[in-house]
Amino acid sequence: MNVLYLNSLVFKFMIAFITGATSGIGKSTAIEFAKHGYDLIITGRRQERLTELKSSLIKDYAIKVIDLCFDVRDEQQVAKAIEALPLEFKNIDVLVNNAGLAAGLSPIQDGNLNHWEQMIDTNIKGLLYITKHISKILIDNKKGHIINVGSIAGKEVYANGSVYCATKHAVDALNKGMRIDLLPHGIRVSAVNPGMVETEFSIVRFDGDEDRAKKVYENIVPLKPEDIAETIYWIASRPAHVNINDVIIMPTIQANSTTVLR
Ligand code: NDP
Ligand code: 8X3
Repeated sequence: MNVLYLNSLVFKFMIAFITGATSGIGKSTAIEFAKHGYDLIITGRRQERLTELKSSLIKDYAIKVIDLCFDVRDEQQVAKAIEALPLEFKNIDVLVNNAGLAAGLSPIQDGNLNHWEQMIDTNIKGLLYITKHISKILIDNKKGHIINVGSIAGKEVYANGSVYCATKHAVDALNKGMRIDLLPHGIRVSAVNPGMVETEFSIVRFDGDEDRAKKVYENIVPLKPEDIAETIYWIASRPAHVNINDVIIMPTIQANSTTVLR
């Protein structure tokens, strides 16, 4: 049976808000939720990628899609974009807090301040701004599920990555704290913490140096963004009385942050 027809028959209208949908895990998550008939709000800073993804999602899955182009580090842009959502799109069921990055890889004494600010402002403050504004909507709607994309770097620390690891440890703490604060409102809070996933992550980390980024995944089979997307959808699709608090997902060749079979 045609997927467009199936979507229109089987699925009731559900809405997912996915940050960082222009690439990697966020983009795959948008596609995964679209496959299951969700309408989507997709965000990122690269408008051309959002436009392209929006058209392909509408064409392939016959869902409704809103694209919001903003920087999660700018609280005013975040507030304005969310405030301007059409009323029917405020009926959000799932927020996937995915936008994030690592910048640089160096010992603390040689750290680049711009890299530090970027990681802290995006991974911690950006996630907080989005969560503050969307959780108010979820509370008003008396339903919802927030899924935070953390990292194995939020569970362990590795050499030269202390600030990125600190931001992901913050996400781990926020995941636990939000769950307590939102409990009385019936809002589920979960986290997925991946090991190495081949996306644009390492290209961004190494300031666009594609050769250096490729080496990270040389002679290994890393996770694919689809592996994380499927896990996120699985978390969101548990029955209402079940909350998956925390998932750590690694490629088989990686035992922990620093032990990788090559
Ligand atoms: P990508 O670089 O492929 O994607 C990152 C996404 O985040 C892009 O869509 C980017 O959009 C968005 N983003 C980054 N900064 C901002 C910003 N300031 N404002 C708005 N959007 C922003 O990397 P991944 O898919 O791998 O990363 C997604 C998440 O997964 C991150 O939180 C990362 O820390 C986490 N993670 C990744 C792992 C990996 O090995 N790849 C492992 C564990 C966790 P745009 O540039 O258009 O703004
Ligand atoms: C990304 C995984 O190991 O580079 O969060 O920190 S790692």
